[in-house]
Order: sequence, then structure tokens, then C-alpha cells
Amino acid sequence: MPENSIDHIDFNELNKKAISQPLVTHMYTADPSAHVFNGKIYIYPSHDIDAGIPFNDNGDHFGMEDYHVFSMDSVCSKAVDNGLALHVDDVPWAEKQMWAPDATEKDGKYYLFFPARDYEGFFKIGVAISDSPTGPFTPQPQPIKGSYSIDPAIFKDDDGNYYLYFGGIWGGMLQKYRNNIFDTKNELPKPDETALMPLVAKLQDDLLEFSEEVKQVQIIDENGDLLLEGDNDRRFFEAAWMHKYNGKYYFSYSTGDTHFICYGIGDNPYGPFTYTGRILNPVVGWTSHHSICEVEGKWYLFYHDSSLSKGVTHLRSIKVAEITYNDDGTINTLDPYCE
Ligand code: FUB
Repeated sequence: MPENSIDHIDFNELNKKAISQPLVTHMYTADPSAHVFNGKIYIYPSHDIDAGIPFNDNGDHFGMEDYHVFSMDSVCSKAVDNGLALHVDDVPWAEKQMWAPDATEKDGKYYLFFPARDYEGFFKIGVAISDSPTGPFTPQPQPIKGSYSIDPAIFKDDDGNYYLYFGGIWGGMLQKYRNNIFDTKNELPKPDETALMPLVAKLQDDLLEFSEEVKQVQIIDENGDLLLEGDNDRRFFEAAWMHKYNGKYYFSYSTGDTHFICYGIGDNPYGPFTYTGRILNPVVGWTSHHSICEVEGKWYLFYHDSSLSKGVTHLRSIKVAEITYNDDGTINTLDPYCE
């Protein structure tokens, strides 16, 4: 992931125009997955550090090592840092790159889902368990069988089933897989071919393994055709998220190299999802990654940008802004910096 050109940005002016300010300023945080558990907001972000690794398209400079969980009494209150929740050194199978996590609750236990590279260099997805939403979390000794790539997002449907969405191209390695099988010869499709789609699998009752084969999540256009690889403004790149609004399933994601957070709407957790529009226009920094959470009847987008670090793309800060829906169920696009 190349660094954005930031030479032209006046950060004092930008911060005045920003629709929200960083929730956390004593460390860098990114990829915020937000949930309400027992009436309180919990945010599960990446913990950005400068690991001193040179920038490349693989995202190797995102050398994160651990997670902290943040809690908030309301979207306006202070985000409290609850300390170290999980460190890569405590995960037997994981070597490095603790990227975007997510968490859920079941029967009074909390499950943290996280990607990391194993000792052979493959991204896998692990689960760690705690009695508290803030951790510390105890990792399973092995990653989820059949998991690969990055950016796990866990969704609990109203019927009590849990689904894990995941995947990401470029550094997330999704382009190396076809039908869940890795082959080093695999590459991204050609621009006029079908894009690589994100992945989903239902979880077992214990939330520790998939209960079915990993499936592709289909994102289709207004004619019912799968999005094409060359459709960079709309095709999936990374940062899957699922939420439900008025009985419809909203699958949202980042378009990566075009920096939009987009969404499609479907009728069930597997899709297909018809591309519908943009939720967030580009932020400062190369990556964009979000979650969507209902808090006391209002809907919020948790997202990040690199304004606090003055544009350093791997030193990001989590933020929150309200989103609104139109009567037809579409979401009004947010501009992160107003004119
Ligand atoms: O934080 C590392 C990576 O950057 C995430 O996994 C991606 O979604 C992007 O935000």
C-alpha cells in the first residue's frame, strides 16, 4: 500500500473541517469494530505502531503486535483504554501483523476474532476468549480451520446464528486463493473479469470453528451481474462489515485503492448484495476501514483516518460519526471533511 501524497495538506485546516475528532490520542488506533454489550459501547481496533518496516504494496509496514479494547458510556463520552487485551507473543500460531479484529458475545463469554501472519507467512484468523468484553483474551492454540486472509467481521443474526465475513486483496492475500485453495501462481483477475469476492462462513455453536465450507459473498450491480475487477470504485478490496437495518442485510466494505467505504443490500446473510452506494468518501491516509453500530436508536459509523499523525498512513486514529438513512433504506454519504 503506497503512502498517499500529503505534501499539499494543511492539517490545521483539515482538522477544523473534520466531521469528528480522534477518539483516542495517547496511541494510534485503526479499523474500529464497535458493538454495544450490556448497554455500553466497546471498540475493538487495531493498535497501530511504527514498526520501522519500509512501505510496500503488501502493507508490511502495518507491523502491529497487540490489541487494546476501548469502552465508552455514550458516543460523546471519553473512550477508556482497558489495557492490553491480547499480544502476538501469546498466540502460539501467530508470528506478526495483528491486523483488524472484531468481537462478539455469546452466553456471557466474549470472543475476539483476529488475523495474523503465521510462521509460514500466511494470514489466518484466530479466536481468543474472555469472560470480559475488555479482555484479557486467551487465544485458541490454532487458527480457525479453513480460515485465510484478513479482516474478520462477526455478525450475529436475529435467529442466533453467527457468521464470519473476511478477506482482503493485495497484502491480505485473497488473490492467491481460488475456491479456498492457495496457489502461489494465482493473481488478481484481469480488469474485465469478475472481481474477487469477500468470504463468509457460518460458525459452529462454540464459535471456534466454521460449521460449513467458506463461501463467496456475491456483490452484484444494478443488472444483477457480479462486479468486475476493473470497477475499482465499487469492487471489494477489504474491511468487510455486516449490519441489519429494517430487516435488510447491509454488507459494507472498503474499495482499497479508490478509498471508498461502500455497501450493498441483500435479503439474507449470504447475499447476493446489490451495490447501492458510498457510506464514506476518502479519508486522509491510504486505508479506510469501518464498522456500523446502533447506539440508543441512532446509527454510527466508526472509522479511522491519519489526521492525528499528519498523514502517516500506518499511524491512524479511530473516529465516530452518525449516519442517516433515507426512506428507501439508502445511506447518506458522509464527507469526512466538510467544505
Ligand atoms: O490495519 C491493517 C489493515 O489496514 C487492515 O487489515 C485493513 O483493513 C486496512 O485498514
